[in-house]
Amino acid sequence: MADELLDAMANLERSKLLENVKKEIKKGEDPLEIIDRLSQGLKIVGDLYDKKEYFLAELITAGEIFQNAFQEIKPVLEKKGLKTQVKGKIVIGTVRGDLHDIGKNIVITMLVSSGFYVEDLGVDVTPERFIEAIREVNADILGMSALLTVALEAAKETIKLLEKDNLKDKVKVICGGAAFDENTAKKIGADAYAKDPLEAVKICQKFLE
Ligand code: B1M
Repeated sequence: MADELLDAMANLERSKLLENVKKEIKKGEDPLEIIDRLSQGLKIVGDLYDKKEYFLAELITAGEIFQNAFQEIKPVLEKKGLKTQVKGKIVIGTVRGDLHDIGKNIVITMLVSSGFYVEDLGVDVTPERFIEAIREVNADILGMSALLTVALEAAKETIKLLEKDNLKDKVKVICGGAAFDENTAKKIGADAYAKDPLEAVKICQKFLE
């Protein structure tokens, strides 16, 4: 069956998309399910960009439209948080050289509504800035997001710096975003990889048990 939500995202139809998102929310659809369908639409946008049927302008528009839709979803997602007894501090950011932050921001919304303190460093975060922030807030967990394959090197460097500064045993590292999978995360020395926000919250809760 055709998915109007996914199609509207892939075809960059802003008003149709917002209308459908509102409809789904009203119907009581799971906010994470809506995000997943929109992400699949964004994946199609990425594929069309690869095939040179879409260009940078369309990639930018797609990002903006998703953010508009997320504003509708955010309050519902905030209510969904998995309330946790353990309050942990997380420093999170998109690694150096990478400006993608849509997925990271969804993960943050979910972490905050689950009771974590989150220090968001934004995008293009250097290894040095990550370490500085970990010390500033005395963080328990470091979260790194990356979508560009070339940005993996920066994530690896960050973990190396964490080791060099004797923080690796104190701070658990979780990675996510399309540049990672279980293997790459393990290879660079991360403690965990999360494929989506729900998994990210569950892993962070486990880290603190
Ligand atoms: Co970019 N881009 N982009 N882009 N972009 C990709 C990633 C790409 C796969 C598209 C493609 O070619 N098929 C490709 C990367 C190829 C590669 O390296 N393998 C690409 C490229 C090439 C580029 C540029 C180089 C294009 C150019 O300039 N010529 C450029 C790079 C800029 C830079 O970063 N230095 C660029 C720019 C952009 C925009 C700025 C226009 C825009 C981003 C806007 C923004 O983020 N504010 C953009 C977009 C929108 C995309 C696609 C279409 C969508 C990404 C997205 O937001 N997905 C993307 C195509 C794709 O992903 N297939 C693409 C939805 C989001 C909800 O999913 O981020 O995966 P995601 O997050 C998920 C999970 O991964 C997880 O939870 C989220 C929710 O489920 N997760 C975590 C994410 N972070 C986590 C952290 C965790 C745990 C889980 O713990 C810490």
